[in-house]
Amino acid sequence: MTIQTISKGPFEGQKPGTSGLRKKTRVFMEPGYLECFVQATFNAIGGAAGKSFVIGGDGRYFNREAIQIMLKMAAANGAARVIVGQGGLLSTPAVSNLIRQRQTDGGFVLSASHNPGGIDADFGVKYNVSNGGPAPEAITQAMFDQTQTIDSYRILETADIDLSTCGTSSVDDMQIEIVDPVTDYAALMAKLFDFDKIRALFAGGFTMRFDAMHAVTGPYATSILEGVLGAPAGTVINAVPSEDFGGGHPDPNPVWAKELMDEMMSDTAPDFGAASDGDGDRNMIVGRGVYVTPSDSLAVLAANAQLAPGYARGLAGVARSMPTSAASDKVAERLGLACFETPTGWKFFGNLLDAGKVTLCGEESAGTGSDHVREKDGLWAVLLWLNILAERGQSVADILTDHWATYGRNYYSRHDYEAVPTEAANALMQGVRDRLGALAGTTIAGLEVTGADEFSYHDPVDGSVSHNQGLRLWFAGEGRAVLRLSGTGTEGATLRVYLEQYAPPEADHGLTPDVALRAVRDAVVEITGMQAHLGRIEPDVKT
Ligand code: VG1
Ligand code: CO
Repeated sequence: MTIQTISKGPFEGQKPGTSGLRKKTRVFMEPGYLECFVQATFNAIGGAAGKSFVIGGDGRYFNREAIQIMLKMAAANGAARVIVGQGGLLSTPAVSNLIRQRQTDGGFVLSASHNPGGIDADFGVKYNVSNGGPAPEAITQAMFDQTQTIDSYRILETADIDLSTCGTSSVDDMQIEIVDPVTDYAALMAKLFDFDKIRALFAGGFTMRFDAMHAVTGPYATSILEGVLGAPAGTVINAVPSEDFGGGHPDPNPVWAKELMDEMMSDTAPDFGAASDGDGDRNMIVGRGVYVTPSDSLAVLAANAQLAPGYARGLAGVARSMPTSAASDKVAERLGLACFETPTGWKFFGNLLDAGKVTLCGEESAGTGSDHVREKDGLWAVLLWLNILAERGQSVADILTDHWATYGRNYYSRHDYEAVPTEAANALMQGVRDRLGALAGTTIAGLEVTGADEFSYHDPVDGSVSHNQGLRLWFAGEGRAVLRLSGTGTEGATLRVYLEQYAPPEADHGLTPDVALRAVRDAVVEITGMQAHLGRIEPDVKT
């Protein structure tokens, strides 16, 4: 075993963001960079000696090389056992499941999620703890603290480990088990959903397109949808994971999944469309001719989950991230379910799930999940939709129309301003922050501001408090806007502006989001002084 001494240099002060540590691939490839993050993680959890881990990634450029480094480091740090996905592949929810099923101490997901892949694109590492969920803030803080003092890492000098065949081997005193990435995950899905019903749906001619976006869900979706559930071959497209995701962003939204969107809006659209992201934890749902916003999807799933066997006993409660629309709150209110609002990032759902306070969770960024794992889960959401469609025998459009007639519609859109100079983004945020106390009661761009604050989260389970989780503005007539800076970007700052307007059950639900949200948006443009700070008011991406 070798102890490599390093100069702290480039690594000092790196802190995991919303979802692990995310950087340009070339940064991760700098000698000692990945190594320091991994060593800092081991140090932060009290060492790796005698412990067990799961390791897998979304197959992006540098995935396999990174896994080799991590295996050699785990061995040098005295780990007892590591479970690795065959070929180095595991989706984020599959890692979460394996950590729980095999009761390991933790696991690593190698992914920058929806960010593009390649030597000139992005790479990332997420560390999950023994409940299967993302490291909570206390641990990410400890990892950060370690990076302040780290001056060496441990690595075994040995030949590369063969990841291509399933089975168990050992390196030094550490056992390495290569597992099929899909098997355990597919078994979990079969327990939650009525596979016979879904099989019958497909057998009856129901058509679907699943866009795996050249990312990790390809093998999962092919095996479960086409293999187990009998959907025709070709149902899953872009099904082979590639190192650069076919040159696109593996981000399941109408912009990046345009191929799927175009098909779903055409005359020859299948009944149902879906897509997932790089690491398989997000989902996009589309019906024939109709896009379902992630916030609406969470609400529809909450209202109908009982139709699936895994949720037949009902839900304990529903949690959503703060910027996610209040559509799921409307469902919770009517059904008498507990309802929670957390900061952005899945790690904040972990305590609520562990304590049995909620069953379903969701984020506006296309993440939905339940207490079956401790991550958001793209394919799970798709299967729950399929189970609901099979039970209700209605189209996606009819289900949405019914839903809005019952609960009202929360028009919603997120506007992203990417690669903004960090100072400009900070100045814009600070400008609003400084005025928070003075905004309520004023009328801006013709709209009355009824409240404004900066969101702090008080965890009801462990009492911890997380400050600075986004600026909130409320408007007369149940309108809302949220402003926050992304914690997953790798270039400058990304400003996210979340717009929402409620329309009660009896209102018109046929407006386009742009029209329904115009008043709120105009008010935000004025309140933020966006033109002055950013030199533009048009976002790069609207989802
Ligand atoms: C984004 C999303 C957030 C999500 C996070 C990780 O974070 O907004 O909802 O949890 O990505 O998703 P941010 O800080 O850029 O807004 V992924 O699929 O990494 O695991
Ligand atoms: Co993801």
